[in-house]
Amino acid sequence: MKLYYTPGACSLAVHIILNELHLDYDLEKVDIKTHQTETGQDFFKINPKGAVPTLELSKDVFLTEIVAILPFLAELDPNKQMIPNMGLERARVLEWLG
Ligand SMILES: N[C@@H](CCC(=O)N[C@@H](CS)C(=O)NCC(=O)O)C(=O)O
Repeated sequence: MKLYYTPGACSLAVHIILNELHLDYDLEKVDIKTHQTETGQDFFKINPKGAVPTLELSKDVFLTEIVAILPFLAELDPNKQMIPNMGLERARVLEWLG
């Protein structure tokens, strides 16, 4: 998987969780002013919203929005119990993610 990120931006939250879960990932830096990636790709072709974080799960499969990405990653390792499974506790986590 590959994280499209910008230093100092909210993509840091995803970067932290990738590390916390000891997942293998690649990084590609995005200039969110020019919407070009460090390898010269037009970032709008990757994420039409033009925003980081964008997580490439596999070829041409992208996930966006922190509130979607973080629970998705957390559930890859349910033993870590990063996010409660249900109920108000889960809702509270999603609330502060939002
Ligand atoms: N709702 C999005 C917000 C993402 C967002 O606003 N990212 C900013 C950086 S913190 C960005 O990429 N801005 C550039 C742009 O929207 O053109 C999320 O939760 O992932």
